[in-house]
Amino acid sequence: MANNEAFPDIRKIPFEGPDSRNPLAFQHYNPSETIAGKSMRDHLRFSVVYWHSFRNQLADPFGTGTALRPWDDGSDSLENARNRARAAFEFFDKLGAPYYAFHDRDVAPEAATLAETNRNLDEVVKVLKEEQERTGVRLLWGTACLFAHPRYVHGAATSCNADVFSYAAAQVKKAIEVTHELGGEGYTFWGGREGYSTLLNTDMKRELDHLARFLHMAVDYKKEIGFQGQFYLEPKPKEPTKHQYDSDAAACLNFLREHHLLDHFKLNLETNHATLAGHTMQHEMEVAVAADALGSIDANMGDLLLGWDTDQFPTDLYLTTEIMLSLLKAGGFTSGGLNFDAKLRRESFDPVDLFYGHIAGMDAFARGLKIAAAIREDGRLDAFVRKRYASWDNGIGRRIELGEVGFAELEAHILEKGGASPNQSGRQEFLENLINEFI
Ligand code: XLS
Ligand code: NI
Ligand code: NI
Repeated sequence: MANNEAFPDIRKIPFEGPDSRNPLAFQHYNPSETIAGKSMRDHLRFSVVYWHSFRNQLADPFGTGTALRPWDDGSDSLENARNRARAAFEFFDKLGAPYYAFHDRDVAPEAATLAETNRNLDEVVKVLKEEQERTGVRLLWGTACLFAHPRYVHGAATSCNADVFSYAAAQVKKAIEVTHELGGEGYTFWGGREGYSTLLNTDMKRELDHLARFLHMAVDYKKEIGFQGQFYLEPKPKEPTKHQYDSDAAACLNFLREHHLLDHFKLNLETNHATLAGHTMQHEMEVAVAADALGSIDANMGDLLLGWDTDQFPTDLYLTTEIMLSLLKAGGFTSGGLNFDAKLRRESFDPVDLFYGHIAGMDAFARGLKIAAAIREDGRLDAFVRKRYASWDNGIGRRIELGEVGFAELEAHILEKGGASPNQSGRQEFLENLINEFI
């Protein structure tokens, strides 16, 4: 495709090292370099999202899109969808991203009937398959868009309209089928409109039961067709609805546990959703890791001064370091990856900005990985935390953890000691400076 390339002036992005001044090269992401026993490629498992990078025109609530995308004629034709798919794979390949992710409606146009829409999807899936084979780029996860079409105005799996629930089920059935066909390693459920705008018209208990029923049907269907990929639930507290049921990691875990779905799902955590929920990303990571439910990460970040899901490319080294510290502690990804659910600023409208955004995110995570690995290798942070809990390693602490004692024994313990042993400083500032030593 040499003379009809989408990015004719850009060659494969090389690794050139920290001294490089080439903006179209990696300074830190060196896929084959081994860090803590594994290649950077295998630690980070980068993925590009189709929706932000190939469908988002960069509009905002006050103005139309600005993105310049010469390969896209802006039409809803199948031909345009096929061309776009080829441009997308040229991008994944030149960037060196091993994975991508998409919603059904990102890749192929919706038609008047479900049957026709499914035929459109099948046509484009042929191209995706060809391109996967040509480039070796793989599908991290697929998903269905159950939030853009007006039929989902009241939600999909939590709609008050049983036919809309059925339509959503049909759509997810097909989306799981094509994800399976493309060898996808996972499938994500993000409840874009599974929530409410006012409780005045909402039967919350009934909606939540419907959502659980929907997910159980998905699990059944997955088994029926032999799809081995991991199912993910993606928390987000609000936007587009005022309150979304999958509001944060803890709420998702509680929901999954209550409805006997926990064995079938892991979480897909997104940085900007964590901050919208009033948490840090590391908090969400630790909640998921503690429940053995960390699945995948939608890598982005928000803006301190803007209160919505700005989905910016993650460039903050403290953030990437914290994420990689938790990820390394948890033993790394299995099916998941670092999926750039990130979009360019409206002001960054050139095609080449797609490269700059992803290179920035990939280098920031490569540095986060190196820094986190060095902190773990150094051992002082870990030793500090272990020492902080030393009173639990033997004596009364050990006996509490083993369940050997109750309130009466603990009362006797304190009466005998004459009081509790003194507390030690938490040393937050000392530890923050320790982290800075590595950044
Ligand atoms: C939106 C979500 C969405 C999911 C996929 O905020 O992050 O992009 O990742 O539907
Ligand atoms: Ni996301
Ligand atoms: Ni988001």
